[in-house]
Amino acid sequence: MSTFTQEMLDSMKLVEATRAERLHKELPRFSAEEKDKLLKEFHPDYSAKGFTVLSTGPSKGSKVPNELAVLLEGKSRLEGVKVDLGRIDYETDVLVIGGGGAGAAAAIEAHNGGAGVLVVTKLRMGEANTMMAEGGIQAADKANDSPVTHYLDAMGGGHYKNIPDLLEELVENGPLAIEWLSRLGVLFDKEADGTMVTTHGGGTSRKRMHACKDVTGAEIMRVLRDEVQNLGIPVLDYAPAIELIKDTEGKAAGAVLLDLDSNELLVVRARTVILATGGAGRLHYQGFPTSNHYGATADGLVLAYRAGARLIYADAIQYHPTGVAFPAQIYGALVTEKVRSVGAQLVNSKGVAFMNPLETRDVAAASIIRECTARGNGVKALDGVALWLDTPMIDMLHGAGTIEKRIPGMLRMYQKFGIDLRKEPILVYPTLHYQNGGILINKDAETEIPDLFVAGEAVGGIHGTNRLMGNSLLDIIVFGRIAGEKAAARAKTVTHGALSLDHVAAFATEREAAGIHTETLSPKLLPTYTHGRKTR
Ligand code: MEZ
Repeated sequence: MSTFTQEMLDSMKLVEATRAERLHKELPRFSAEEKDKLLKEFHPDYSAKGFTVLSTGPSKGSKVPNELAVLLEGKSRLEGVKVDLGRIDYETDVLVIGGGGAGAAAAIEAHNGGAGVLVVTKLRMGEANTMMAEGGIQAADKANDSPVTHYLDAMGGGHYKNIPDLLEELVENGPLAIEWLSRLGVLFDKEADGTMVTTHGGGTSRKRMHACKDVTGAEIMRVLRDEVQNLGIPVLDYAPAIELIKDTEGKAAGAVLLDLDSNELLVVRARTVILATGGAGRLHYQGFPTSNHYGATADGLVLAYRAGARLIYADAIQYHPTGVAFPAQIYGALVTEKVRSVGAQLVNSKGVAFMNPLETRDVAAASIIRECTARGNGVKALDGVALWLDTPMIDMLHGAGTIEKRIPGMLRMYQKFGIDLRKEPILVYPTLHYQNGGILINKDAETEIPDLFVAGEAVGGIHGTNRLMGNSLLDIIVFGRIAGEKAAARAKTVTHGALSLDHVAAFATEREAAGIHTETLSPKLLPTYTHGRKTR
């Protein structure tokens, strides 16, 4: 059970006192100028201390988070190790690295395209950020909406930095993605007449968020994992890729895996490779807690970078505005944006609703940080400060039972710790949620390395420098399917030279020449927790 402090209880009274007056009040949006200023002054992406400029590799000269730079310019786990590339442990047409939503979608479509597929995953199939996604998946499939409108919303949210071809592919395929998932068995929320229930997310001009209550990612992953199993696609658990294998012509041709049970190296030869290794939350950039799953350590970025693929917007990180700030047992966990979509306001320690709750995520996070720091309007919570998310408003606005029906996962999560969000507001602060940037691909999901495809959170460019809610569950499906289809088709015609790991030695030579002498092994694979919440 958690106990609110006296300061929290006093501040909660102020929130309650202003609730009736705030209930039907439309809160103004920030102007473009206000947003720019807010981001520059308070968003962690603008912190000079949080970033390093890369001195080596294909994106040399680019700025990336310090914790990621150490890994990108780190030491391969194969440096000084003799790997016998003549001893092939597994051979397949398409190798899918990663067992989350993007990897599963890619594996299904590669299989449907007639290819032999092998999925390898660091933990177990489904232990991924997809599973943790709560609020919904965007798709413009209502009569008042269109992919063009979806495109404009995402471009605006992404600061017009989104790669146009990739974004076009995303939004055009949105309605198809919902149909595909529905056919496979995903149980989206529907009205009595069968129409999909859709809501707004931050930065959307139409209600296009399709959801399965507030456990949308878990429901999607349940269905995709079943489908992979039903199709008989082999999955190798606890076998992370630690290096890509190329051929002597520079094409992707497999991977070296580390069997986490036996500690043995395994060699996989493949005709094409799909990286779907997900995000980086467990690197805890700038000391932030995270909403991410245990294995989110940017492995795919390291592998692809060392093999010669460029990164894009790797300095653009998403801090979800509403991470749990109290109680300690769920510190950093996600409080879905849907809580705000269905009516909860962000309220400061004095009971003042200081912003429109559906600003885009980067702006909302910066505004919360400003309120808590520069303006001194936060509530002390654990080791930091936090603000209220006024959840009782939801049932007051839409009728008793709305919270139970629309966000039952949130209700249960807090009930476990003695907090009833139907009756009392909750304390939130930004949590590290998503990497907006990643590996550069084209609209066929292929990187600059021939026969290397990428899908899911490891990709950069689709969302510009700030993703809108629900566009990630969409991109794992859209680009997962594209990667699977294209990789399977390529596997039918590709020919390879001899297998090679020369790029690993070449990267080490370049790194040493740049004056970086490091013993940090990468990819990191698993976070190292020392005390509390941080990782080294
Ligand atoms: O797209 C997301 O990140 C998402 C749906 C998160 C959430 O707030 O639920």
